[in-house]
Amino acid sequence: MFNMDEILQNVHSVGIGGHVRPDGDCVGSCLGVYNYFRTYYPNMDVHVYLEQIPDTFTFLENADKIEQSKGDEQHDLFIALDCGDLKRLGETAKIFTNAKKTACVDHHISNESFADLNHVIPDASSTCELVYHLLPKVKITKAIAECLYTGMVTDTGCFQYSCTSSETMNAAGVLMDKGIDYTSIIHRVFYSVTYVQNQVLGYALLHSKLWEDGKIITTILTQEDLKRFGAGPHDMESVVSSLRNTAGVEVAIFLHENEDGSYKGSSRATGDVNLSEVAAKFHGGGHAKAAGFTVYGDPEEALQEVITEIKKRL
Ligand SMILES: [Mn+2]
Repeated sequence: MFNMDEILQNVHSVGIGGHVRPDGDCVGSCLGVYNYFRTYYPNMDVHVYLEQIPDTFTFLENADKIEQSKGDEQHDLFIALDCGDLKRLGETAKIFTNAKKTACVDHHISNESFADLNHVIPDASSTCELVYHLLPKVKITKAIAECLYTGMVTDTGCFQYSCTSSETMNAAGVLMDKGIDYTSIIHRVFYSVTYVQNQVLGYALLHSKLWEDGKIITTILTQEDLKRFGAGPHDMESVVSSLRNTAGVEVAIFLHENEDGSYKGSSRATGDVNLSEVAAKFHGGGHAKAAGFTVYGDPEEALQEVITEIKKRL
């Protein structure tokens, strides 16, 4: 374990980045660290690189400072957050490779410690919870607290998933005491959806199928479906968890078509099936109860292969 002050020795420029298709934990941890450096090291050259973030998170301080990587940026230090491997950094992977020194803070079980300095705790609720412990509590400002709380809310499903520990709640408590409007953050992050998102969810639920006596539920959305609703990748985030809420279901699988014709898979488990193992067989990874992967070719056939792997573990 390192802390965010000591890793800055002999460092004049820092790059910060997280995984492609950034979620609340990714954006929250990246902006939390960015705002920390901005506040306490005003003369340092700090950049945060992410793909376009969902509108939900644009309220976070300095969200407008997020840059898209050009790929040729040079930094003394690059910090990868909430990212299980180099590939998941997307375009930003080049900046990581270019950096003189690298650090990684993450909670994905598939993380193989790919940086020079690694703080990887798979049991942690979120990268934001880990970042919280790497910052001196007294130096966490309200703006930083908002970022970290947002990430915790996102990855714990509002403090309900089993990854939520008493430590998570203690950390959240300290962040609440920084004066953040936690009610509004929870509403924005967890409950508020757009009309398009609701329509996509309705369509996905209506076209879902049950397998194995209702233990597995699946749904597939094609590019044609998404275009009909004018939906983008960020409009489907609640689909897989809503599928999983179905009584009797142990595993939920959601496939949606990417622009290149491949299918992005999201999976969630309520039972003992280790989805991280299943995802690893399909170019993916993640956590035991929540994992992502990619399949190619006919989606119905690909889905059967995924179901076969799940059946082995039911
Ligand atoms: Mn995360």
